[in-house]
Amino acid sequence: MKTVITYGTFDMFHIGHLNLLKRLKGQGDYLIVAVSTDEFNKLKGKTCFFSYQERASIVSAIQYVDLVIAEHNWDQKKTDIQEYQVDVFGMGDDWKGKFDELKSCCEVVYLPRTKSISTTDLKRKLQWLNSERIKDIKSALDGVMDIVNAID
Ligand code: C2G
Repeated sequence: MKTVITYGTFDMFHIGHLNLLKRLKGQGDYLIVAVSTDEFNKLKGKTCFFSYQERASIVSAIQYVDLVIAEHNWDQKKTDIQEYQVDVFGMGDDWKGKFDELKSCCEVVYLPRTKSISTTDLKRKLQWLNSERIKDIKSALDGVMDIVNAID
């Protein structure tokens, strides 16, 4: 059995995450996903939309995923690889070269990121639709309604 492992935050799960997990499962028979804990994300400078529990539940529901473990820190990868007898470590290629030291333990692959989707962009788009914008849209609609009512 060929075991694959990957690590990530997987906040606001999207098609980029799904494509990666699908392709990583294609590299072997058993896929382990280490989901970053809320505490570790603070260290990574990331604030998540969803809690670790929610993110881990979503990832574990993905058909390509066989096991979800917690990612507590940057340094657990080597012990995870040994503990789970991992054959392939894989990440999206925005991490290309960053984990090459793991080549002494297992195969290391970096797969192309899915273009034009990221959690950061999703959050930015959501922030655009904030209360101020909603107020602007409402007053514009009120103006339109005034015109419509004046015509009747
Ligand atoms: N990803 C992708 N395509 C996207 C967005 C993300 O292939 N459009 C990949 C990333 O390359 C990464 C994985 O999805 O391999 C998870 O991405 P994040 O949740 O952003 O995780 P990250 O913050 O990169 O954490 O120790 C490693 C870190 O925990 C990785």
